[in-house]
Formats: sequence, C-alpha cells, structure tokens
Amino acid sequence: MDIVLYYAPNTCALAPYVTLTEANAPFEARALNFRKGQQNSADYLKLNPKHKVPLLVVDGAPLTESAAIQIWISRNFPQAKLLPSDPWQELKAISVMSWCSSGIHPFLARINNPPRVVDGLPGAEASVVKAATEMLHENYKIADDMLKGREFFFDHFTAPDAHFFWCMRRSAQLGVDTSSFPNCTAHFERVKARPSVQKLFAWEKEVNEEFAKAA
Ligand SMILES: N[C@@H](CCC(=O)N[C@@H](CS)C(=O)NCC(=O)O)C(=O)O
Repeated sequence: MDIVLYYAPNTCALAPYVTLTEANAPFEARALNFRKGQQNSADYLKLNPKHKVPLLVVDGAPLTESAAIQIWISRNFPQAKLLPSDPWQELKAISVMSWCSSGIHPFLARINNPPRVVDGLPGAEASVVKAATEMLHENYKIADDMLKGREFFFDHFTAPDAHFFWCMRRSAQLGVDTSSFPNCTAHFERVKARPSVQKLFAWEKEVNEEFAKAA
C-alpha cells in the first residue's frame, strides 16, 4: 500500500502525521509551502480542490478531512488502537475529532487570517479576533472539564489526543492565552513528550529550513 500525507508546517496535518507515526505505518510525507501558495497549484487542486491539508493519498486515491483520515488510519492499523475499541467510545472519539475540526479549528483560522472573514471595515479584524478568542475559551473550558483527572480523552492515547494537541499548539502560536485551562495545558505537555510528536517537530524543522533556503 502506498500512503502519502500532504502536510504544511504548523497546520492540522500534524495530527495524521502523529497517528501514522504512532501506528508505525510506512508513509511518505510531502510538505507544501503555503507561503508560496503551493496548496493552490493546479496539480494539488486536482487532488484536493479545497486547497487544504491534511490530504491522504492511498494508492493514488485522495481522502480529505481530518476525522475521515484518522478513521482510515485507525482501521488500517488496528494494532495501534488509535480509536477506542468499544463502539460507543469510538463514536465519542469521532465526536471529539469532529469538534476539533468544526468547533475549534474555524476560530483558530479566523484569528490566523481575519481578512478571510471580514470586509475590511475599520476595527473589524480586531473584533473578529476578540470574538474568536472568546469562543476558543468557551471550547477550552469544555475540554478542560473533559480532561479533568485524565491523561487522555479516552483510556489511552488515541487520535483525538493528537487532534486536540494541534488545536492547543496553534493557539499558543497565535497568542491565545490558555493558561486558565490547566488540564488542557497538562494534556498538551503530555502529548508533546511523545516520540511521534518529537519526530514531527524534527521533520517540520527540516522542512522549514528547506523552505527558508528556497525563499
Ligand atoms: N476541515 C478540514 C480543515 C483543514 C484546514 O483548514 N487546513 C488548513 C491548514 S490547518 C489549510 O490547509 N489551509 C490552506 C488554505 O485554506 O488554503 C480538516 O479538518 O481536515
């Protein structure tokens, strides 16, 4: 099986990189340079017209959307136990990943690039950032309650932990204060220490260095 993961530094494609690594899956990671707009190249748009990562290409067939990609990885590498085995808990895990994608990520995207969602009225960008930050805080309070007294969202490390880790990482990069959510920050440090995450950081550093040379 030929598995290719399209990735860009700092993006949510971190999560499937981490789970593929946890699963010991043979895969090739291909980095896109967003600063050069490589996600909008004609070749990439043929694979993913949404111009986004992550994109998983399995034997030439593209699969988009983080939650679907994680389910594919989990099904194809069952020994890694990337989703809980109990059917109800598995659905709860899919629910956490969908929430990361649709309930948390969009607010991070607004803070990252307010002009995408406002029309340029004076003060509108600051207002978008403020409102998005408040929504993130509401979501992180929920996550903090979910993680109370727990190491991970479920009884061992699963794909939702990788996805939520990315949300926290991106929040820190964007200057969103998460210090009032101690269970989220402890979870972040716990997941960060995993060899799979450290491997991703090392690879991403190499990619950034290559991109800097090519700038
Ligand atoms: N719903 C998608 C969101 C993916 C997404 O928004 N990816 C961002 C990076 S974190 C992206 O590729 N943005 C590039 C663009 O919009 O041009 C998922 O969960 O996979």
